[in-house]
Amino acid sequence: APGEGVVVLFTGLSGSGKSTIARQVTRRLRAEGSQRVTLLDGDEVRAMLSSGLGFSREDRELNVRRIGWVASLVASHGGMAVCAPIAPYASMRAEMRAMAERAGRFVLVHVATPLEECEARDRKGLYAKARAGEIKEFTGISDPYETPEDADVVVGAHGETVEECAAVVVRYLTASAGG
Ligand code: GGZ
Repeated sequence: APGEGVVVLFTGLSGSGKSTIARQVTRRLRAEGSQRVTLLDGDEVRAMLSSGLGFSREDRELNVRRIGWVASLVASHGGMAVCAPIAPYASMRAEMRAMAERAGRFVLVHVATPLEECEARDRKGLYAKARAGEIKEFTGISDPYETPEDADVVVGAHGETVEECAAVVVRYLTASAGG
């Protein structure tokens, strides 16, 4: 329905570009003035909402559940919430979908940048540390990432730029608004 709230979940590996794309999508939607958009930035969430949590399966589940809950609250008041945790398990994404769909619409965006590319970029040097065993339970290296089979949009698998990926997502959200 028009005015219905939306939760947009970007999922993907560390360094896949999901946060950057999410930020870009948020900026573009705000510029269009189409909807109130709340960005739940990953670093901010880890610092404020999920401070003290690590990266065990239990802690990741708690982290993603908290994000899903806040995002659903935003959606329940007609807003759009954009979030970009790794969310590596299908079960946690399904839980977020169920929570979001009680409040409005749920859109799952898979930022499918291949592991090899994320690791080759290694912007923060985390992959090197994970390979050296300095970071344990690192997604894609020593911890699972369950590839989504229910993504509404898949971007980034073929070396597209951030701008191209953002444009695809904005087009999807705009085209399917109220649908
Ligand atoms: C994965 C880790 C880990 C481990 C620290 N595994 O590239 P980044 O740095 O900025 O994004 C990653 C971020 C992942 O946190 P999320 O809250 O998105 O994860 S989850 O949805 O699974 O709860 C990475 C950094 O934290 N990081 N250790 N072991 N990523």
